[in-house]
Amino acid sequence: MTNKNFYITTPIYYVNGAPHLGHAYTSTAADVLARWNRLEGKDVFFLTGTDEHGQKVEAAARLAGIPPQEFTDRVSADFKDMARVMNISNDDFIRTTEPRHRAAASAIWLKLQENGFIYLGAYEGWYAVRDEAFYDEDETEKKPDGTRIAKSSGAAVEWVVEPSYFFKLSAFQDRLLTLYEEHSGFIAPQAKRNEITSFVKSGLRDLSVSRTSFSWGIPVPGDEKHVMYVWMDALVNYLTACGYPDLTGPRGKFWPASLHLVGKEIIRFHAVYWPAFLMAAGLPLPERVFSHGWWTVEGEKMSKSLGNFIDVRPLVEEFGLDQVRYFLLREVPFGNDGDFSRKALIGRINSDLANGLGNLAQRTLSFIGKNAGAAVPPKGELHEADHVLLALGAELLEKVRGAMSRLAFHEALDEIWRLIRAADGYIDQQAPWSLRKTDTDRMNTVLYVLCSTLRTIGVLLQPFMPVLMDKLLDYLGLGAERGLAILETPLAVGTPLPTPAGLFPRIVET
Ligand code: ME8
Repeated sequence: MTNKNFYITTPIYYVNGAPHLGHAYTSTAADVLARWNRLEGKDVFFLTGTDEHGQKVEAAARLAGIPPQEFTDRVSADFKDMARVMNISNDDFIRTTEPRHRAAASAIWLKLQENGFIYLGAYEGWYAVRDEAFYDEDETEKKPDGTRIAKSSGAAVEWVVEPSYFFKLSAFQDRLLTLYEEHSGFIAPQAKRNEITSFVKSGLRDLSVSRTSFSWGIPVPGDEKHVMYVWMDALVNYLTACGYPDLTGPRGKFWPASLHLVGKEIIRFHAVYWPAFLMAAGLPLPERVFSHGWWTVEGEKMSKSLGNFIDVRPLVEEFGLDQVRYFLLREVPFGNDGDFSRKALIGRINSDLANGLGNLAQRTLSFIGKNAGAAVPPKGELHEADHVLLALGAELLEKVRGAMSRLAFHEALDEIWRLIRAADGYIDQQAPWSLRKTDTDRMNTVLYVLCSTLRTIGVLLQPFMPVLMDKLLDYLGLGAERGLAILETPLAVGTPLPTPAGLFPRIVET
């Protein structure tokens, strides 16, 4: 990547229900990437927010017995709170009910109309309110009780007949296929690229982009009986935040986005409809859309009927923020589905964090505090074992960088843990506690090598565990400069070190 700007987005979440583990997952993954790119010295713009219009949200407000605006204000605030609790470093939080968004959505509509890609017709077909999606008949199936559902999601569909504006999606089939072919990284992972390619190859119908049977939406400019289809409204949020229709302002430079991070169920909207809208408006396309997998909870799908939605906030309270963030990104290869269980969370915390990194840091730092003058120890002549460990550390940055560019968070962490295990082996083998009595110069060199290794680990782990790695770097006596570039400079010998405290308490299962 040569571009200095890095613009990353999460989906904007529907405010029909409270935030849960799935939302926290996407936001945390995006946060790790935003923080990583800041460490790389990039100019980062990180956007998240809430999707507040449409039939589903309107129905939820009605059920709650509150006017939709008041309802969305309340739920959107809850999503903001979740982002705060998860330490999400978003630069902006967009709400689709904001005037700036209404202006952007209306502007793009007019642009599409002016360019000849919108026409008035009538929609007759299946619609799933839960998915806010139109389905062809062959994408649905009849259940034994006579009701019909969307095959892909299981959401109930209803037959809709209403006047509607259409977007000429069919005109973009070839251009989309060319995009996927020429820009092979546009859709990731690869399996999704194949799925979307064959969907587009099978033929695209024009897309209904307005509704008339309810009113909770952005009015269609010039024909206010219609509200814009919620996906047309929602996707535009990524442009709104850059200042659209005026992209000459301070945020304008961030368009096109570097990465839209989404769950696998909404890849079609992002990899088919969205680039088609942008092409129709004559705007540049995002560089990449990456879709990740879905979490189940203790083996079950999260659902209203099971009442098993996990709110991450009590988990953070119980197990610690960085512990939960680490677990989410370590447990499941990014892109795959995964299962959340308390047992797995506790297992990871105890084995990787308390016994792994925490123990290594505590052993080294408290030993220096007690036996090496509570300062970065002087380095003497290096032995073979020192060179081996330092070389592993020096190679790590490139490995982690490679994994991060592929969004392979688990691989990045795995590489870092390889170094942690090597450092553990090194400390056992070098036994500084014995050297204390026989050779303090050698002891100091060993401790220096360990501090240097811990610094590499701490710096690289900052995006994943920002609070605790900040602490670790404090314990190592680092100044304010904590970007990746710091790894090129040797540790300053003699820097006084504060008394360390344990970073990761062991969880005792009750
Ligand atoms: O789709 N596992 O909003 P949404 C992993 N408003 N991720 C999950 C998840 C799970 N079980 N459940 C939800 C919408 N997510 C639209 C988006 S964007 C222009 C509009 C995450 O509230 C995942 O990122 O249904 C998924 O794509 C998103 O939440 C869906 O959130």
